[in-house]
Order: sequence, then structure tokens, then C-alpha cells
Amino acid sequence: MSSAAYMSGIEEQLLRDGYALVPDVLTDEGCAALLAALVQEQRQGEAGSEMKRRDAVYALRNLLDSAAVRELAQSAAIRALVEPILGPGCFAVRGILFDKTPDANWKVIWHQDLSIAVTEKREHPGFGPWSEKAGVVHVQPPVAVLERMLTVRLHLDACGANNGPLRVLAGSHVAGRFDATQIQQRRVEGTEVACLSPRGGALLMRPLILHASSQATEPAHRRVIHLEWAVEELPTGLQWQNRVGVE
Ligand SMILES: O=C(O)CCC(=O)C(=O)O
Repeated sequence: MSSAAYMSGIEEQLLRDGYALVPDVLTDEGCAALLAALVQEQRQGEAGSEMKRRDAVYALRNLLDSAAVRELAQSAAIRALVEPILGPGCFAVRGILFDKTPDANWKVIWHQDLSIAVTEKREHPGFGPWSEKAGVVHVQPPVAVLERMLTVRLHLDACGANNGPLRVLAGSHVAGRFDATQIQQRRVEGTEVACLSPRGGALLMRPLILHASSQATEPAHRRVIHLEWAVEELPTGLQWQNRVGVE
């Protein structure tokens, strides 16, 4: 199958289900090299902000501070996933590394990704509430902004059913923002899918899809580079915190 035909299948699935799995985005060597670069940058304090539980790092926020991750976001392999969906002008706007380990074996309840990272707080109709995460201003934009975004979650470790995979409710991305009651209702009615991935595979998802993850039953590293993408500027006065596109 040509890569255009393959990507049109992915696009169709994203439209219908709000997510799609792509098994072979990076090679084993590519994952190992990226991890080595991240470890090195982390030692030098250049891989974003460490989030810890007790002493265990479970996430790196502000991951686009990492030169290795910016290079990844500009690579042909990643842009080949995002460009057909968002268009050639797309850019990465936020990065987070999520990990689960025996010492930091966490879970998250069903939710949608509603916040974006911006350079500074500037009131604008439809934008709010505001918050701060790891020193960066975040805001909930109107649903229309989130509907035009895409998240790529690149798996640096294989993620099986016992490794606390992300679970999604297929098709839940098309009805805007849900309150807690609507989330419960969706869970009763919806189809839950565990997003398993080989090392080097990626999950593409719309930020508005309902998702959750459980603690790993066999905890081992589950490192995922989570990159959010947009293609449009924010309204006057507001700016994306990051804007990693092609130069
Ligand atoms: O990686 C996970 O299991 C959950 C991540 C998450 O909560 C999110 O992407 O909003």
C-alpha cells in the first residue's frame, strides 16, 4: 500500500474513532538513541521539568525544551503522521514525557485534554479557566481550537495490557466538552479500547477523546513522548508556548 493510501486509512479512523495506532514509526535503534539523548539532557537540566512522586520521576513537562525532542518533532517520520491530518503548516505546541515505573505507578481517571500552553495570560472571550503547570501558563480554549489539534504519543517502550496502557472511548471526540455526568454516561454507552503499542509505535488521537489509564499490573518503564500539534495561530494577543515547525 502506498504511504498516501495508508495515511488516508489513518485519517478515516481518526475522523470516525478519534484515535489511530501506527505500529512502526521509529526503529528500536531510533528509540534507544532518543532515550540516551533524553537521559543526557535530563542530567544537564535541559529536558524539561521533572515531575516526581516521592523520588521517582513520572513525567517531564515542557518537553519541547529538549533539543532531541524538537528534532524528533521536525523529523520526516513524525511530520509524515501529522501533515496529512493538519496540513503542511502544522507545528508542535506542547510536549510531555509520561512514564510508569514500579516506584511511580499512577493512574488517571477519564478525561479530555482541554488545556493548551501559552506564553502569557491575556484575557480573551471564550478562553478560560487559566492555570499554571510546571511554571507555564495554561488555558482552556474554545472547543473549536481543540477540534483542530492532534496529539501524537510515541512509545519508547512496548506497552502491553499489563503496562497501564492508555484507554480511549472510541468516537467520544465529536461532541465537545463533557461534564462529569456526561463522562459517566459515555462510559456506560461507549466502546473502551486499550491502546497497546510496540516500541517505536505511535498513538494518534484528538485531544477531545475521552481517555484514562490504570496502574500497571506488571510495572516496568512505559515511556511515551506526548506531542500536541496545531496548525492555526491563536487570536490576537495569545501565543502558543511552543511553535516547533519546519524551518
Ligand atoms: O499516559 C497516560 O497514561 C495518561 C496521559 C494523560 O493523562 C493525558 O494524556 O492526558
